[in-house]
Amino acid sequence: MADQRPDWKQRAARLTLETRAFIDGRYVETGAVFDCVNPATGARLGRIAECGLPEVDAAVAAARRAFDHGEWPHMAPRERAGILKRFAALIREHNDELALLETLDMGKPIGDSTTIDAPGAAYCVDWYAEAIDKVPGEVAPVDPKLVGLVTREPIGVVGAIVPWNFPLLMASWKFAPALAAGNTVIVKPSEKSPLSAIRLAALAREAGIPDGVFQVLPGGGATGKALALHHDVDCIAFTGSTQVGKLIAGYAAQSNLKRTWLELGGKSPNIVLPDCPDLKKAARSAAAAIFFNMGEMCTAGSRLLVHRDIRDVFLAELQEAARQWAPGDPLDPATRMGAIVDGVQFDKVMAYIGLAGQDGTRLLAGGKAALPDSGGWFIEPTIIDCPDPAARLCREEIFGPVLSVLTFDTPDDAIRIANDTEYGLAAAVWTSDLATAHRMARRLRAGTVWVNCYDEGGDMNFPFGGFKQSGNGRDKSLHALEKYTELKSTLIRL
Ligand code: TXE
Repeated sequence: MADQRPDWKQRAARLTLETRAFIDGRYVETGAVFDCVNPATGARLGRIAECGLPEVDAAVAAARRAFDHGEWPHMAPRERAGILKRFAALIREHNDELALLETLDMGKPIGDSTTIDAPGAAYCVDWYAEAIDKVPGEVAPVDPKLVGLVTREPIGVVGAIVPWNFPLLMASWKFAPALAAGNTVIVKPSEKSPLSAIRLAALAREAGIPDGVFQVLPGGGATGKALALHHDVDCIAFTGSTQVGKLIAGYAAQSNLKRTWLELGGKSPNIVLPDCPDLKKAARSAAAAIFFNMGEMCTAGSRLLVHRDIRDVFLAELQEAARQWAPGDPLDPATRMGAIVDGVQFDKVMAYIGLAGQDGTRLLAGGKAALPDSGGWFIEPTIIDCPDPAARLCREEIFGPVLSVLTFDTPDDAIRIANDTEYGLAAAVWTSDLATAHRMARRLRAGTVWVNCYDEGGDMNFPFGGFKQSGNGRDKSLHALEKYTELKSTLIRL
């Protein structure tokens, strides 16, 4: 029987790319363009419309019109839900195409983009569509001469500025709850990975989302800045670096005090206690925690804290597990680790690896560029021993396949080292003791704590976001609706 598996290279060669911005219900050319490059080969994929001030103004005006005078915010939630469910179904129908765009654009393995990114976006849109007519308001227990209603209203025009590591997923975590709640949304994808968001716009229109309600403005930091400074934008939902997150907060202060929701960086600790239930499994999980998605993950388990008594055994298992993550062609379904998103990120990661040897740090595995003949940017899975938690390798977000290993002697030590960071996105603890698990989980200053696992929780029910400089607000779950709604108290004298 003939092999039925898709040949991704052939499919890639047949793809026709949409490269224009999507404003007020149609694709439009812009004056300027920027190059979109396949990080696995270095080849240019296309020239993408770059949105400047005129396009940002046009999109915001259309979004404003659609919000102030259009039907979307005033539809019965069930009706909006129906349209969003069609949108989710179309994303599912185009799963492989969207996944392929994601892989070509940012280098992640096709096995991940087909099973995680594209289906995850459809699931997210579906989830908020299903949820939105099941979130009632409140009647406040006020003086009996009054009726006190507490309701949630859409906030208005929402700008979603998203990163390149999970382009479809991060965009959907923002636009899905925002649209479900009745807002109009402008997505600003990263200049490093604009293709999937641009393609989504056509599917949104096909699903019946009205003009001006869902728009996509490709461009770089200047496009995002123009959106975040705009007086007619009511809210910016951002995922990206802590550095740019601080700028976004500043733009809001300089303009109209728009609501800002920031999901920023991390340096997440993964703590292995001596009573870890299964060292082999924990080591495999620790490798996946840092090498999945090439380490380009805000929740990456980038600091491994291992107890001195089990350190040698654990590191041997870890090195074995790391060998399973050798980089390969992202279009090969067998590949687990693909390409680094671009030359800039590659140089950043290699510069961090270059620090190995300083401050007592020592390279334990990897450390080199890989697949030099590919024309793309690949890095070996890398493990660095870091005796001193003050080393830069232990403090700064690398955003690449580089694991820093720290050693501790007591659970108190582990907590102190784990919390000694400006970030607070995620953490994990491996232990057989329930009381230890609860005690440590309580003391870890992080938005998500995993026990005896890492990166679990693909479903939408859990809020996701950070403490400290990892940001504010939460994506996913019903809590995300709080970000895209204003609370209103209506008091009626009887
Ligand atoms: O992020 P940026 P970059 C971290 C990670 C990575 C580093 C740099 O450490 O190495 O950031 O990546 C838009 N006003 N994370 O440079 O610049 C930009 O166009 C408004 C962690 O790609 O923060 C893109 O759409 N917008 C992170 C988005 O912001 C601006 C995921 C993110 O880009 C802007 C990505 C400006 N002045 C990177 N400048 C995570 N938390 O997962 C840029 N942008």
